[in-house]
Amino acid sequence: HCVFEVLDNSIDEHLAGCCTKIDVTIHVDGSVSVRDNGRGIPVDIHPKWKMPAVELVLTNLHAGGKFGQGAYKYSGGLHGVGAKCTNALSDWFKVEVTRDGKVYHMAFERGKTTEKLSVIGELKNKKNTGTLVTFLPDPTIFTITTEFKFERLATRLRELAFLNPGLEITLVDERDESPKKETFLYKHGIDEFVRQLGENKQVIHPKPINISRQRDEIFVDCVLQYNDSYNDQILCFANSIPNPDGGTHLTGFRTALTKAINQYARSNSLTKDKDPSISGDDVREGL
Ligand code: 0RA
Repeated sequence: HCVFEVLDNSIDEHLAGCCTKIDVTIHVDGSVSVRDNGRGIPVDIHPKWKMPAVELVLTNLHAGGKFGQGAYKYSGGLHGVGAKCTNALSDWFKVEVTRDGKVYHMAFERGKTTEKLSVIGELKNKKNTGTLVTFLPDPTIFTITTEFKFERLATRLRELAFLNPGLEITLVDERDESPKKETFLYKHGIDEFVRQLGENKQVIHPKPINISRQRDEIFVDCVLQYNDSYNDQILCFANSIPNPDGGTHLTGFRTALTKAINQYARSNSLTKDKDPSISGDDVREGL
């Protein structure tokens, strides 16, 4: 979860249209790093707190996560406080920010600043920007284990790649003698996810149905496909977080699907007025 919280900030950069690639690496010493090619956490001194923004972002809970930011889509929903939590729960935590043609560095231990912001490099290509966070979980907090599981991270990264079309996410495990590497990139997002779920089934229609709408600040993407099985398999997410117990989005979808199919059947005389309605169970069979 410590990795996921750091990752969420990088996903937010992607949602803001400013990040195309995220690299997650498990190192031999048991630490993990998350690198993105986003704008880089700002380093300017905050007028009120008299501290670099990056230090506030990673230490001060009350300074808010994303000051000065307008229409953020917020993956996850912790509004940027997640990385501070990971920092507080880490034996050590380092950040490297690339922006304005410079590479900046800061370090922390158990959430406390140990190395103030400094410039550790100058870039020839001033257009390069990004953030690299590396941390080692604190074994006095995570007393059962601090060992990262490749598959657990891979599952979430694959899911995030499906949910964020065009975003390239790689996972490297340097702990093995021959490093393991997986790349997740889905140009068509959840459409590809649904196609994959249907791969070893008899699908009723080869092309999944894609529905995308926005109302006010709410964006909805829905992809559906039927196969010849009797079961339904409906996966819900909100702000990139899975909702295995459903919610109002699922309830609303089910109601709408049943209503739409019944209306279509009636108005095309596929059912007669005296026929009973097609049930929710019926319309979800094989979905
Ligand atoms: C606050 C403001 C801006 C970017 C970020 C935070 C940011 C945070 C993280 C954490 C990991 N990667 C990140 N990338 C960006 C906007 C900066 C601007 O307007 O230039």
